Amino acid sequence: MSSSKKYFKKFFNYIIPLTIIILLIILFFSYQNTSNSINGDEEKKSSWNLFEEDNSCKYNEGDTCLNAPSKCICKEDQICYPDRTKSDNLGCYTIVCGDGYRDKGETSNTCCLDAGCSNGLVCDANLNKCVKPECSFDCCINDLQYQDKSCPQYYTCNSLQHSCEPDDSDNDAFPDYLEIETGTDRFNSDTDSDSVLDGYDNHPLSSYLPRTYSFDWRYGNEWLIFTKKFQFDITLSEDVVASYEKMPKINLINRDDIQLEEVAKIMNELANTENYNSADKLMMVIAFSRSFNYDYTKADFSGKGLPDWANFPMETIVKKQGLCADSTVMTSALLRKMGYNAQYLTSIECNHAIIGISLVEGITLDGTERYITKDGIKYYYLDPTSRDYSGNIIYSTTSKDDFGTTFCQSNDFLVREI
Ligand SMILES: [Ca+2]
Ligand SMILES: [Ca+2]
Ligand SMILES: [Ca+2]
Ligand SMILES: [Ca+2]
Repeated sequence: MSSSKKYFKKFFNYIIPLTIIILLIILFFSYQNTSNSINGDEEKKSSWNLFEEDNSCKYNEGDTCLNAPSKCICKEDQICYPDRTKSDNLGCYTIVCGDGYRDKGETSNTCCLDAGCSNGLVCDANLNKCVKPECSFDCCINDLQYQDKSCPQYYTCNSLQHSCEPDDSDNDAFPDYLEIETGTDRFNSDTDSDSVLDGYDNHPLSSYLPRTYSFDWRYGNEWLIFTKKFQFDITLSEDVVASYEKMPKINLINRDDIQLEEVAKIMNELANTENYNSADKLMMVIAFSRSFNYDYTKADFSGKGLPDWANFPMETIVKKQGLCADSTVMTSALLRKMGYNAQYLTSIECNHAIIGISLVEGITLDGTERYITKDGIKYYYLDPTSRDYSGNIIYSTTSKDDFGTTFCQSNDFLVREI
């Protein structure tokens, strides 16, 4: 065999197959690389899209608006509420009217479907608006029992509130149905005639446990030893005394009060016995009021407004203590029942109450007094709590010093009707 033939044979036997194998290997790896490269691009694109969808939240797995609030910020119309159905993967929930939840910003005006309605209105689901309910038979739609029929006996339908409300024929704060249960007269506001309305009477069928209350105080001279000691007793039923805690604190000064009228009568009689003029009689009553103690249990009245915390006049008398407002309510009511023209004056600036009294026979003035004018009448300042607010003076004389004396420096007292 020639050397060229040997060479060709070697070429076909080894070189070509080897070349083919090498080419196949190159092709294989080249395919592998291409395949990897395509997958890698897809992964990269996927995570890039995630950030693109929510630029504000570069979160890790498990992050939500609740546990990673700095990373995952909900959009403006969303709230963070991961537990709620239909919250997105960050836990943000897009507020929707009509989803059954009352969310931020949803009111009866903007979304009654979720926020509901008030004042007896109902939500019209089609209009998403609060409308008056349609009453097929009567208007007591809030009383589920009586939706389609009249209110029961001794109740009347309140068409504004859409509810059945108990009747109170004699307006004594005791509903008719309770009067019938209790045996009181539903057409007589004070069944046992003890001056306490049935609704405020602990024993509305009988006057209960009369108690005697005694009072003494001094008045008449600058010198204590020359003062006159005054004394009287009154008897009140326990029901009367208990009613002061139960009645609404309204019309404190001008209310009908037979017990206070009795005290006024006693005061007039005591002054007449001494032949007092109107000024001395007035100051005798002021001395009576000044003999009471300051009620430290009521001193913290912050947050409460008159007349919610004020006593009824007889309540102050029975307790023999009160705040300046209580003494002022009591004396202005008592003096009015005795024929004086007295006003309740109050100053927000110095947080004090005093009476204003129009002049009567026996009071002399020197022009330094302080007063307030109402309807052309001058009401002179007179402090029924104490003469100098130190609280130690238990008597007084008819002295011009009393008129205009109050620890308040300001002249900002105003007349109030309570
Ligand atoms: Ca009644
Ligand atoms: Ca009654
Ligand atoms: Ca009664
Ligand atoms: Ca009674």
